[in-house]
Amino acid sequence: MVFRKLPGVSASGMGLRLSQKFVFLLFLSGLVTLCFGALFFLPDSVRLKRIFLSKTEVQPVTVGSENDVREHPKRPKEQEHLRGLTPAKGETGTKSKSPNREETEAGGKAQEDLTLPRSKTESASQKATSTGTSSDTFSFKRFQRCLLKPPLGRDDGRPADPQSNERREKVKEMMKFAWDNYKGYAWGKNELRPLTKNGHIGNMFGGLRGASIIDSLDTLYIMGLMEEYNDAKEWVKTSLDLNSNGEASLFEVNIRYVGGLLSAYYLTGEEVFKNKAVELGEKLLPAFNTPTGIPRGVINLGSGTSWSWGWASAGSSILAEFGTLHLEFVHLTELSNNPIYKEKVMNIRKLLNKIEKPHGLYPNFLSPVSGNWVQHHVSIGGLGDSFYEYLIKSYLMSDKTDEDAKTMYYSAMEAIEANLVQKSPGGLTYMAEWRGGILDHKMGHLACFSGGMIGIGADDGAPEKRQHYLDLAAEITHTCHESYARSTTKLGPEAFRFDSGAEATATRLSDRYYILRPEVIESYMYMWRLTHDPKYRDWGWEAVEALEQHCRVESGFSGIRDVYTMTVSHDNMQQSFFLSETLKYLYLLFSDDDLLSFEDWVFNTEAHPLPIIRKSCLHDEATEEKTVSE
Ligand code: DMJ
Repeated sequence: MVFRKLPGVSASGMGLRLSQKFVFLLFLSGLVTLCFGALFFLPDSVRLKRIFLSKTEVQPVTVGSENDVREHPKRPKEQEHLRGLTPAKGETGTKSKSPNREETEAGGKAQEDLTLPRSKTESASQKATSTGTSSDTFSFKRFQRCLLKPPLGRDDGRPADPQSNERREKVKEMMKFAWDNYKGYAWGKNELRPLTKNGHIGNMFGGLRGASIIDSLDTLYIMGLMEEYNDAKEWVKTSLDLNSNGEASLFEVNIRYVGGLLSAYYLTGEEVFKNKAVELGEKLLPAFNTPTGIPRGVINLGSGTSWSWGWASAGSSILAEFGTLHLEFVHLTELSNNPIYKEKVMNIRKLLNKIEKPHGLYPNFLSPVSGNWVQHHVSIGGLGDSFYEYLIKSYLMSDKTDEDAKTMYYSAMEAIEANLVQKSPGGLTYMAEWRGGILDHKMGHLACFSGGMIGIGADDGAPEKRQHYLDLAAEITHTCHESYARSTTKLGPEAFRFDSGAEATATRLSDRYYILRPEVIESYMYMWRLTHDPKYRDWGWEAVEALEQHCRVESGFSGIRDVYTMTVSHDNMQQSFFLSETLKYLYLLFSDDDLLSFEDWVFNTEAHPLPIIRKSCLHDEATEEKTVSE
């Protein structure tokens, strides 16, 4: 560096003054750094951190507007590399009578140190969480204070009338039976094979194990099966290994594992569930590395490589798969304080909102490369179903602030009504499938969830359509009940038709099976809560009796190959969704409405309850102060 000589000052004198100034400045800056740093070691540094750290770094995302992504202009540096650019490697207020549950809740209370453990191997998402200030870290206590009701209701949801209580106890016994057999013969595997009395692993979860355990956590907990719940929790702590290296369905891992872990956390406050959910969520991110950000259906959880299902036309992604991530991913952002999860699903939302839709309908196949529809096949059943479900549930879960989700849901409903909803000659209302304008008069068992969906969406529709939606929901649920009532076993087929004289019956041999699916019972549960018409509880009880008669075997429950024959042939599989959904919906059907009240909870598509996010309460200083002072 060259110094120009100042007039009247000798070179050595100038050098002396400069070095004095330099030393003084150095001293001054050291002092400032020390003072600033000291603030962070003061006992009440939390508030000071809040003042000094930039708001933009930690600002929570507001659910629902297109601007969500733009609300994070200054993302913390360490989170930048998580923007999908690098592949991933790798009390509740309830006063429970059950002593074991109280123990668990006390355990939850002990989690009040909100700093996540740091280890040498701490993941980037954990780092993002642990480096946030405590006001930005998710507080389970604060969350509990934002619930309107105790999650388990006044008396664990015990119904006043004896018959319902007896029925509820029966469902609990079924759960215990299914669980005990899984535990005895298939512990740690994904599903129980009840005839051969062994476990099944399959290839849906990319080498992850224990699908039935993760899917059962919340069901066991709400039923008060605490010994079983504690075994499940222990397994998650000691044996749930997320470092698998297989090919997983992004959708299935999300709805069962991420959804199951999230619910378990929100019900119990056990940090292990939250940490595992976030860790797993991070492993799913590379699936979004496509030109459009629409994820591919299959991902290798180890390498992060992803691809489309071989059977999906022209390398396309499936609407019901990439459209069924929203609820879980929004919660991953809530819990980790990492915006990336929400950004990913908001991007999907934006693309779907913008793209031209044939007759306002959403086809089932979309190219993750071009962002265009690949085929014009539309269905409210398989391949499409839970996309619509997640629109209305996103709106409800956002405390009714997610206006885009609301608009998209009701516009989709208009298009569905105009193009797919049909009345059979016998007067049954059903949802047909649409193939480029041609109707296929078939309804899948999967499509029977739509009775419940239309029911929960009725209240927020246009005032003149509310009753209409409730009526439509009741009609669809009635049709689905007919598909059960018209079979020999009183269980419904995989798909039923309304052509060639058929009315809610399967006409093809290949459509006659029942694999313990929940959708019809799910709609009974929603319709019961919305109308309190006793027929829904009666229909649920019919299903219990049929399950007991035809699906219960010596060592668990099994699907059956033909619902139209009394001498049933079993498929030797106790699906994990039987424990997660079918039995949970039955239990809720016979419980009081305040067990997992709709005022506080929405259910993901695998029946895992996720809380409504009340931003204003969760981020209200008063809620926090109250929490801190107690
Ligand atoms: C479950 O895994 C979920 O309900 C999913 O949305 C559809 N299929 C099964 C149950 O039938």
